[in-house]
Amino acid sequence: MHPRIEQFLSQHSDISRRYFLGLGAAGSLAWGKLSLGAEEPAAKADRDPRLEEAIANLESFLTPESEFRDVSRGRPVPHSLPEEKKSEVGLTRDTWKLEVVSDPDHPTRMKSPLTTAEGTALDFAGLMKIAERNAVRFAKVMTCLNIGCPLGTGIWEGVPLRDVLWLAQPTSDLRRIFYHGYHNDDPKQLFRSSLPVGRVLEDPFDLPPVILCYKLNGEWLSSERGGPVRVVVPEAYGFKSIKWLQRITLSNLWYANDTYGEKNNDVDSDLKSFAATLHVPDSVQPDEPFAVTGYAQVGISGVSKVQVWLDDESQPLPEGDKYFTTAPWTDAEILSPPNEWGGGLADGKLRLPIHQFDSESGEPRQWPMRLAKIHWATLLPGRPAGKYTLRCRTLDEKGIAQPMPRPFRKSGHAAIEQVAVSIG
Ligand SMILES: Nc1nc2c(c(=O)[nH]1)N[C@H]1C(S)=C(S)[C@@H](COP(=O)(O)O)O[C@H]1N2
Ligand SMILES: [Mo]
Repeated sequence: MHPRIEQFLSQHSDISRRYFLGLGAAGSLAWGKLSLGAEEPAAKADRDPRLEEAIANLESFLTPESEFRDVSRGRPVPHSLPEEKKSEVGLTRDTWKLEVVSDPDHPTRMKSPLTTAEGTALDFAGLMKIAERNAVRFAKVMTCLNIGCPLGTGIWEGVPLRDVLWLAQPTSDLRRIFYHGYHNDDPKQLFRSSLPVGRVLEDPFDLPPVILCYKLNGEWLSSERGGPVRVVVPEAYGFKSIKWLQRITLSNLWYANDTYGEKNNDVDSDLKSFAATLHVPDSVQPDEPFAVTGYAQVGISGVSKVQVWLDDESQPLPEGDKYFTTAPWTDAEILSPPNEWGGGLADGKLRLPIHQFDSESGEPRQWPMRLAKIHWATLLPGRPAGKYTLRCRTLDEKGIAQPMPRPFRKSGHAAIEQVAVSIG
Protein backbone atom coordinates (compact mmCIF):
# COMPACT_ATOMS: atom_id res chain seq x y z
CA MET A 1 0.00 0.00 0.00
CA HIS A 2 1.20 3.50 -0.74
CA PRO A 3 2.55 4.87 2.56
CA ARG A 4 0.48 8.04 2.26
CA ILE A 5 -2.70 6.06 1.73
CA GLU A 6 -1.81 4.04 4.81
CA GLN A 7 -1.28 7.20 6.80
CA PHE A 8 -4.51 8.64 5.47
CA LEU A 9 -6.40 5.51 6.44
CA SER A 10 -5.03 5.44 9.93
CA GLN A 11 -6.11 9.04 10.38
CA HIS A 12 -9.56 8.51 8.98
CA SER A 13 -10.96 5.50 10.75
CA ASP A 14 -14.50 6.47 9.73
CA ILE A 15 -13.82 5.38 6.17
CA SER A 16 -15.14 1.89 5.99
CA ARG A 17 -12.98 -1.13 5.37
CA ARG A 18 -15.43 -2.46 2.84
CA TYR A 19 -15.16 0.70 0.80
CA PHE A 20 -11.40 0.41 0.85
CA LEU A 21 -11.39 -3.23 -0.15
CA GLY A 22 -13.87 -2.49 -2.90
CA LEU A 23 -11.59 -0.07 -4.71
CA GLY A 24 -12.60 -0.02 -8.35
CA ALA A 25 -11.68 2.59 -10.91
CA ALA A 26 -13.96 5.12 -9.24
CA GLY A 27 -12.74 4.15 -5.80
CA SER A 28 -9.09 4.64 -6.60
CA LEU A 29 -9.95 7.94 -8.22
CA ALA A 30 -11.50 9.12 -5.05
CA TRP A 31 -8.50 7.94 -3.08
CA GLY A 32 -6.13 9.55 -5.51
CA LYS A 33 -7.83 12.84 -4.97
CA LEU A 34 -8.32 12.46 -1.27
CA SER A 35 -4.90 11.26 -0.26
CA LEU A 36 -2.40 11.91 -2.99
CA GLY A 37 -3.63 15.08 -4.57
CA ALA A 38 -3.27 13.53 -8.04
CA GLU A 39 -3.72 16.16 -10.72
CA GLU A 40 -5.09 13.99 -13.48
CA PRO A 41 -6.90 10.96 -12.08
CA ALA A 42 -5.55 7.87 -13.82
CA ALA A 43 -8.89 6.54 -15.04
CA LYS A 44 -9.78 9.83 -16.64
CA ALA A 45 -7.29 9.32 -19.44
CA ASP A 46 -8.87 5.94 -20.20
CA ARG A 47 -12.39 7.23 -20.50
CA ASP A 48 -14.14 6.95 -23.82
CA PRO A 49 -14.56 10.44 -25.38
CA ARG A 50 -18.35 9.94 -25.45
CA LEU A 51 -18.31 9.35 -21.72
CA GLU A 52 -15.95 12.26 -21.17
CA GLU A 53 -18.28 14.59 -23.05
CA ALA A 54 -21.35 13.46 -21.10
CA ILE A 55 -19.47 14.04 -17.83
CA ALA A 56 -18.35 17.50 -18.96
CA ASN A 57 -22.01 18.43 -19.48
CA LEU A 58 -23.12 17.45 -15.98
CA GLU A 59 -24.62 19.98 -13.58
CA SER A 60 -22.41 21.32 -10.80
CA PHE A 61 -22.34 19.75 -7.32
CA LEU A 62 -23.80 22.86 -5.66
CA THR A 63 -26.95 24.35 -7.15
CA PRO A 64 -26.91 28.02 -8.16
CA GLU A 65 -29.53 29.98 -6.21
CA SER A 66 -31.57 30.66 -9.37
CA GLU A 67 -31.92 26.94 -10.06
CA PHE A 68 -33.27 25.82 -6.69
CA ARG A 69 -36.83 24.59 -6.90
CA ASP A 70 -39.40 26.12 -4.60
CA VAL A 71 -41.94 24.22 -2.50
CA SER A 72 -43.83 26.92 -0.60
CA ARG A 73 -47.35 26.93 0.71
CA GLY A 74 -49.36 30.07 1.38
CA ARG A 75 -51.67 32.49 -0.36
CA PRO A 76 -49.81 34.56 -1.21
CA VAL A 77 -46.56 32.64 -0.76
CA PRO A 78 -44.66 34.74 1.80
CA HIS A 79 -41.65 35.36 -0.45
CA SER A 80 -43.89 37.08 -3.00
CA LEU A 81 -45.03 39.80 -0.55
CA PRO A 82 -43.95 43.38 -1.30
CA GLU A 83 -40.91 44.64 0.63
CA GLU A 84 -42.95 46.97 2.90
CA LYS A 85 -45.18 44.10 3.91
CA LYS A 86 -42.12 41.92 4.57
CA SER A 87 -40.75 44.64 6.87
CA GLU A 88 -44.07 44.94 8.64
CA VAL A 89 -44.34 41.20 9.39
CA GLY A 90 -40.70 40.52 10.24
CA LEU A 91 -39.53 38.91 7.02
CA THR A 92 -36.41 41.07 6.62
CA ARG A 93 -33.13 40.86 8.54
CA ASP A 94 -33.87 44.26 10.13
CA THR A 95 -37.29 43.31 11.40
CA TRP A 96 -37.01 39.57 12.06
CA LYS A 97 -37.93 38.32 15.55
CA LEU A 98 -37.97 34.80 16.90
CA GLU A 99 -40.09 33.72 19.86
CA VAL A 100 -39.31 30.68 22.03
CA VAL A 101 -42.34 29.89 24.15
CA SER A 102 -43.95 27.08 26.12
CA ASP A 103 -46.82 25.03 24.66
CA PRO A 104 -49.97 26.04 26.58
CA ASP A 105 -51.49 22.55 26.08
CA HIS A 106 -48.40 20.57 27.17
CA PRO A 107 -46.30 23.12 29.05
CA THR A 108 -42.55 22.99 29.39
CA ARG A 109 -41.10 24.63 32.47
CA MET A 110 -38.80 27.40 31.41
CA LYS A 111 -37.26 30.43 33.10
CA SER A 112 -36.94 32.95 30.29
CA PRO A 113 -39.27 32.57 27.35
CA LEU A 114 -38.36 34.80 24.41
CA THR A 115 -41.42 36.82 23.44
CA THR A 116 -42.18 39.91 21.39
CA ALA A 117 -44.70 41.07 24.03
CA GLU A 118 -41.94 41.31 26.64
CA GLY A 119 -39.33 42.55 24.21
CA THR A 120 -37.19 39.45 24.78
CA ALA A 121 -37.57 37.82 21.35
CA LEU A 122 -34.30 37.07 19.52
CA ASP A 123 -33.51 39.47 16.69
CA PHE A 124 -31.10 39.06 13.78
CA ALA A 125 -28.30 40.93 15.56
CA GLY A 126 -28.69 38.52 18.48
CA LEU A 127 -28.52 35.57 16.09
CA MET A 128 -25.34 36.99 14.53
CA LYS A 129 -23.77 37.29 18.00
CA ILE A 130 -24.23 33.54 18.43
CA ALA A 131 -22.96 33.01 14.88
CA GLU A 132 -19.70 34.79 15.71
CA ARG A 133 -18.68 31.98 18.03
CA ASN A 134 -20.76 29.07 16.83
CA ALA A 135 -21.65 29.18 13.13
CA VAL A 136 -21.83 25.79 11.43
CA ARG A 137 -21.93 24.84 7.77
CA PHE A 138 -22.81 21.61 6.06
CA ALA A 139 -23.61 20.36 2.58
CA LYS A 140 -27.12 19.08 2.08
CA VAL A 141 -29.53 18.29 -0.68
CA MET A 142 -33.04 19.63 -0.05
CA THR A 143 -35.60 17.05 -1.16
CA CYS A 144 -39.38 17.11 -0.88
CA LEU A 145 -40.69 13.82 0.48
CA ASN A 146 -43.72 14.10 -1.80
CA ILE A 147 -42.06 15.23 -5.02
CA GLY A 148 -39.12 12.86 -4.60
CA CYS A 149 -36.51 14.54 -6.75
CA PRO A 150 -33.95 16.89 -5.19
CA LEU A 151 -34.73 20.63 -5.18
CA GLY A 152 -31.11 21.75 -4.90
CA THR A 153 -27.83 21.16 -3.06
CA GLY A 154 -26.29 23.84 -0.92
CA ILE A 155 -23.84 24.65 1.82
CA TRP A 156 -26.25 25.73 4.55
CA GLU A 157 -24.91 27.99 7.29
CA GLY A 158 -26.55 28.68 10.62
CA VAL A 159 -26.31 28.42 14.37
CA PRO A 160 -27.29 25.28 16.26
CA LEU A 161 -30.94 25.45 17.27
CA ARG A 162 -29.93 24.26 20.76
CA ASP A 163 -27.97 27.48 21.37
CA VAL A 164 -31.19 29.46 21.03
CA LEU A 165 -33.20 26.90 22.97
CA TRP A 166 -30.86 27.27 25.96
CA LEU A 167 -31.41 31.05 25.97
CA ALA A 168 -34.98 30.31 27.06
CA GLN A 169 -33.69 28.25 30.01
CA PRO A 170 -36.00 25.25 29.94
CA THR A 171 -35.78 23.22 33.17
CA SER A 172 -38.15 20.24 32.76
CA ASP A 173 -41.13 18.74 30.95
CA LEU A 174 -39.52 19.13 27.55
CA ARG A 175 -39.95 16.27 25.10
CA ARG A 176 -40.78 17.83 21.76
CA ILE A 177 -39.95 21.02 19.94
CA PHE A 178 -42.21 22.34 17.26
CA TYR A 179 -41.81 25.38 15.08
CA HIS A 180 -43.54 27.37 12.38
CA GLY A 181 -42.97 30.34 10.11
CA TYR A 182 -44.92 33.28 8.78
CA HIS A 183 -48.25 32.07 7.36
CA ASN A 184 -50.16 35.27 6.51
CA ASP A 185 -51.53 35.30 10.08
CA ASP A 186 -54.08 32.74 8.95
CA PRO A 187 -54.31 29.63 11.18
CA LYS A 188 -55.47 27.59 8.17
CA GLN A 189 -52.14 28.33 6.46
CA LEU A 190 -50.03 27.24 9.42
CA PHE A 191 -47.24 24.87 8.30
CA ARG A 192 -45.58 23.38 11.33
CA SER A 193 -42.86 20.81 11.84
CA SER A 194 -41.35 19.22 14.93
CA LEU A 195 -38.44 17.25 16.39
CA PRO A 196 -37.83 15.21 19.51
CA VAL A 197 -35.82 17.31 21.96
CA GLY A 198 -32.93 14.84 21.87
CA ARG A 199 -32.25 15.48 18.19
CA VAL A 200 -31.96 19.19 18.87
CA LEU A 201 -29.68 18.86 21.90
CA GLU A 202 -27.35 16.18 20.54
CA ASP A 203 -26.11 15.09 17.11
CA PRO A 204 -26.22 11.33 16.62
CA PHE A 205 -23.20 9.70 14.99
CA ASP A 206 -21.58 12.11 12.55
CA LEU A 207 -24.60 14.27 11.75
CA PRO A 208 -24.34 18.05 11.73
CA PRO A 209 -26.59 19.92 14.18
CA VAL A 210 -30.10 21.14 13.41
CA ILE A 211 -29.57 24.81 12.57
CA LEU A 212 -31.30 28.14 12.33
CA CYS A 213 -30.02 28.88 8.84
CA TYR A 214 -29.31 32.38 7.51
CA LYS A 215 -26.90 31.72 4.60
CA LEU A 216 -26.89 29.44 1.58
CA ASN A 217 -23.73 28.96 -0.51
CA GLY A 218 -22.17 31.92 1.27
CA GLU A 219 -24.98 34.43 0.55
CA TRP A 220 -27.76 35.63 2.84
CA LEU A 221 -30.67 33.22 2.63
CA SER A 222 -33.12 34.61 0.07
CA SER A 223 -36.78 35.14 0.83
CA GLU A 224 -37.69 32.34 -1.57
CA ARG A 225 -35.44 29.88 0.29
CA GLY A 226 -37.06 30.92 3.59
CA GLY A 227 -34.99 33.94 4.63
CA PRO A 228 -34.18 35.73 6.73
CA VAL A 229 -34.07 32.54 8.83
CA ARG A 230 -35.22 28.97 8.32
CA VAL A 231 -34.66 25.73 10.17
CA VAL A 232 -32.52 23.17 8.33
CA VAL A 233 -32.55 19.58 9.60
CA PRO A 234 -29.55 17.87 7.94
CA GLU A 235 -30.85 14.31 7.61
CA ALA A 236 -34.51 15.11 7.00
CA TYR A 237 -36.77 15.69 4.02
CA GLY A 238 -37.68 19.31 3.23
CA PHE A 239 -40.84 19.59 5.32
CA LYS A 240 -38.76 19.59 8.56
CA SER A 241 -36.86 22.65 7.33
CA ILE A 242 -39.43 25.35 8.06
CA LYS A 243 -38.99 28.62 6.18
CA TRP A 244 -39.62 32.20 7.41
CA LEU A 245 -39.18 30.93 10.96
CA GLN A 246 -40.92 32.99 13.65
CA ARG A 247 -41.78 30.81 16.60
CA ILE A 248 -40.36 27.80 18.41
CA THR A 249 -42.61 26.06 20.92
CA LEU A 250 -41.19 23.87 23.67
CA SER A 251 -43.60 21.13 24.59
CA ASN A 252 -44.11 18.14 26.77
CA LEU A 253 -45.96 16.40 23.92
CA TRP A 254 -44.38 13.02 23.23
CA TYR A 255 -45.33 12.49 19.60
CA ALA A 256 -44.94 14.25 16.26
CA ASN A 257 -47.44 16.93 15.32
CA ASP A 258 -46.17 17.99 11.90
CA THR A 259 -48.59 19.52 9.42
CA TYR A 260 -47.01 17.24 6.82
CA GLY A 261 -48.32 14.18 8.65
CA GLU A 262 -51.85 15.09 7.64
CA LYS A 263 -51.50 13.77 4.10
CA ASN A 264 -50.44 10.29 5.19
CA ASN A 265 -46.72 11.16 5.10
CA ASP A 266 -44.21 9.34 7.30
CA VAL A 267 -42.85 12.31 9.26
CA ASP A 268 -40.11 10.28 10.98
CA SER A 269 -38.43 9.22 7.75
CA ASP A 270 -34.88 10.37 7.02
CA LEU A 271 -33.38 10.82 3.56
CA LYS A 272 -33.23 7.66 1.48
CA SER A 273 -30.54 6.80 -1.03
CA PHE A 274 -31.57 6.50 -4.68
CA ALA A 275 -30.22 6.97 -8.19
CA ALA A 276 -31.72 8.72 -11.20
CA THR A 277 -30.56 9.54 -14.71
CA LEU A 278 -29.72 13.02 -15.97
CA HIS A 279 -28.67 12.34 -19.54
CA VAL A 280 -29.79 9.45 -21.71
CA PRO A 281 -29.33 10.03 -25.48
CA ASP A 282 -32.52 10.57 -27.51
CA SER A 283 -31.56 8.21 -30.24
CA VAL A 284 -28.96 5.48 -30.24
CA GLN A 285 -27.41 3.76 -33.24
CA PRO A 286 -27.46 -0.04 -33.26
CA ASP A 287 -24.29 -1.62 -31.84
CA GLU A 288 -22.88 1.81 -30.85
CA PRO A 289 -21.83 2.22 -27.21
CA PHE A 290 -23.48 5.23 -25.56
CA ALA A 291 -22.94 7.32 -22.45
CA VAL A 292 -25.47 7.75 -19.67
CA THR A 293 -25.12 10.08 -16.68
CA GLY A 294 -27.10 10.63 -13.53
CA TYR A 295 -27.10 11.54 -9.88
CA ALA A 296 -27.58 9.73 -6.61
CA GLN A 297 -29.07 11.13 -3.46
CA VAL A 298 -26.87 9.88 -0.63
CA GLY A 299 -29.29 9.23 2.20
CA ILE A 300 -28.58 8.32 5.81
CA SER A 301 -27.49 4.82 4.78
CA GLY A 302 -24.90 6.10 2.32
CA VAL A 303 -24.16 4.84 -1.18
CA SER A 304 -21.58 2.19 -2.03
CA LYS A 305 -22.49 1.61 -5.68
CA VAL A 306 -24.63 2.92 -8.50
CA GLN A 307 -25.73 0.30 -10.99
CA VAL A 308 -27.52 0.31 -14.32
CA TRP A 309 -29.33 -2.29 -16.37
CA LEU A 310 -30.45 -1.93 -19.97
CA ASP A 311 -33.29 -4.38 -20.43
CA ASP A 312 -34.50 -5.61 -23.80
CA GLU A 313 -38.28 -5.10 -23.71
CA SER A 314 -38.91 -8.09 -25.96
CA GLN A 315 -37.61 -10.38 -23.21
CA PRO A 316 -39.89 -11.31 -20.30
CA LEU A 317 -39.08 -9.80 -16.89
CA PRO A 318 -37.90 -12.25 -14.24
CA GLU A 319 -40.83 -13.58 -12.26
CA GLY A 320 -41.34 -13.06 -8.56
CA ASP A 321 -38.55 -10.47 -8.42
CA LYS A 322 -40.30 -7.13 -8.30
CA TYR A 323 -37.13 -5.24 -7.39
CA PHE A 324 -35.11 -6.94 -10.17
CA THR A 325 -32.48 -8.20 -7.75
CA THR A 326 -31.48 -11.00 -10.15
CA ALA A 327 -31.10 -8.74 -13.20
CA PRO A 328 -27.64 -8.33 -14.81
CA TRP A 329 -26.85 -4.94 -13.25
CA THR A 330 -23.48 -3.38 -14.03
CA ASP A 331 -21.57 -0.82 -11.96
CA ALA A 332 -21.49 2.79 -13.08
CA GLU A 333 -18.57 5.06 -12.25
CA ILE A 334 -19.25 7.22 -9.22
CA LEU A 335 -17.55 10.53 -9.99
CA SER A 336 -14.97 11.71 -7.48
CA PRO A 337 -15.32 15.02 -5.62
CA PRO A 338 -15.28 17.85 -8.17
CA ASN A 339 -12.50 20.41 -8.51
CA GLU A 340 -15.12 23.12 -9.00
CA TRP A 341 -18.07 22.98 -6.63
CA GLY A 342 -20.30 25.42 -8.53
CA GLY A 343 -23.26 27.10 -6.86
CA GLY A 344 -21.92 30.61 -7.41
CA LEU A 345 -19.53 30.55 -4.42
CA ALA A 346 -17.48 33.71 -3.93
CA ASP A 347 -14.12 33.09 -5.76
CA GLY A 348 -15.51 29.63 -6.51
CA LYS A 349 -14.09 28.50 -3.15
CA LEU A 350 -15.65 26.57 -0.30
CA ARG A 351 -15.44 28.46 2.96
CA LEU A 352 -14.20 26.06 5.65
CA PRO A 353 -14.99 24.70 8.14
CA ILE A 354 -17.80 22.63 6.63
CA HIS A 355 -19.07 19.68 8.64
CA GLN A 356 -18.41 16.87 6.12
CA PHE A 357 -15.05 18.30 4.97
CA ASP A 358 -11.57 17.96 6.37
CA SER A 359 -10.56 21.44 7.45
CA GLU A 360 -6.92 21.03 6.54
CA SER A 361 -7.13 19.49 3.09
CA GLY A 362 -10.51 21.00 2.22
CA GLU A 363 -11.55 17.58 0.88
CA PRO A 364 -14.68 15.60 1.83
CA ARG A 365 -14.07 13.25 4.75
CA GLN A 366 -16.29 10.63 3.14
CA TRP A 367 -17.19 9.94 -0.46
CA PRO A 368 -19.94 9.52 -1.60
CA MET A 369 -20.79 12.25 0.91
CA ARG A 370 -23.86 11.56 3.01
CA LEU A 371 -26.82 13.97 2.79
CA ALA A 372 -25.58 15.27 -0.56
CA LYS A 373 -26.20 14.52 -4.20
CA ILE A 374 -23.36 12.98 -6.17
CA HIS A 375 -22.99 12.11 -9.86
CA TRP A 376 -22.29 8.99 -11.85
CA ALA A 377 -21.64 8.07 -15.46
CA THR A 378 -21.28 4.96 -17.55
CA LEU A 379 -20.70 3.87 -21.12
CA LEU A 380 -23.18 1.18 -22.10
CA PRO A 381 -22.08 -1.36 -24.72
CA GLY A 382 -23.76 -1.28 -28.14
CA ARG A 383 -26.94 -3.32 -28.57
CA PRO A 384 -29.02 -4.43 -31.57
CA ALA A 385 -31.95 -2.29 -32.73
CA GLY A 386 -34.98 -2.56 -30.49
CA LYS A 387 -36.83 -1.12 -27.55
CA TYR A 388 -35.11 -1.13 -24.19
CA THR A 389 -35.70 0.02 -20.64
CA LEU A 390 -32.83 1.59 -18.75
CA ARG A 391 -32.97 1.22 -14.98
CA CYS A 392 -30.59 2.54 -12.35
CA ARG A 393 -30.28 1.94 -8.62
CA THR A 394 -28.05 2.59 -5.63
CA LEU A 395 -26.66 0.07 -3.18
CA ASP A 396 -26.32 1.55 0.27
CA GLU A 397 -23.26 1.08 2.47
CA LYS A 398 -24.58 -2.25 3.67
CA GLY A 399 -25.03 -3.33 0.05
CA ILE A 400 -28.83 -3.09 0.24
CA ALA A 401 -30.30 -2.24 -3.17
CA GLN A 402 -33.06 0.23 -3.91
CA PRO A 403 -35.92 0.46 -3.03
CA MET A 404 -35.04 -1.52 0.08
CA PRO A 405 -34.63 -1.26 3.01
CA ARG A 406 -37.47 1.32 3.12
CA PRO A 407 -39.64 0.80 0.03
CA PHE A 408 -42.78 2.69 1.09
CA ARG A 409 -43.55 5.74 -1.00
CA LYS A 410 -44.93 7.86 1.84
CA SER A 411 -41.53 7.62 3.55
CA GLY A 412 -39.85 9.25 0.53
CA HIS A 413 -38.95 8.29 -3.01
CA ALA A 414 -36.76 5.23 -3.59
CA ALA A 415 -38.50 3.42 -6.47
CA ILE A 416 -36.18 2.20 -9.23
CA GLU A 417 -36.28 4.68 -12.10
CA GLN A 418 -36.94 3.42 -15.60
CA VAL A 419 -36.31 5.28 -18.85
CA ALA A 420 -37.27 4.12 -22.32
CA VAL A 421 -34.35 3.83 -24.79
CA SER A 422 -34.98 3.22 -28.42
CA ILE A 423 -32.09 1.83 -30.47
CA GLY A 424 -32.05 2.06 -34.26
N1 LIG B 1 -43.00 27.96 6.28
C1 LIG B 1 -42.88 26.99 5.37
N2 LIG B 1 -41.79 26.22 5.38
C2 LIG B 1 -41.65 25.22 4.48
C3 LIG B 1 -42.67 24.96 3.52
C4 LIG B 1 -43.80 25.81 3.52
O1 LIG B 1 -44.72 25.65 2.69
N3 LIG B 1 -43.88 26.79 4.45
N4 LIG B 1 -42.53 23.90 2.64
C5 LIG B 1 -41.69 22.81 3.13
C6 LIG B 1 -41.48 21.75 2.18
S1 LIG B 1 -42.76 20.64 1.99
C7 LIG B 1 -40.29 21.57 1.54
S2 LIG B 1 -40.03 20.24 0.54
C8 LIG B 1 -39.19 22.55 1.70
C9 LIG B 1 -38.73 23.04 0.35
O2 LIG B 1 -37.69 23.97 0.48
P1 LIG B 1 -37.37 25.00 -0.70
O3 LIG B 1 -38.64 25.68 -1.12
O4 LIG B 1 -36.34 25.93 -0.16
O5 LIG B 1 -36.84 24.22 -1.87
O6 LIG B 1 -39.56 23.66 2.52
C10 LIG B 1 -40.34 23.33 3.63
N5 LIG B 1 -40.52 24.47 4.48
MO1 LIG C 1 -42.07 18.91 0.70
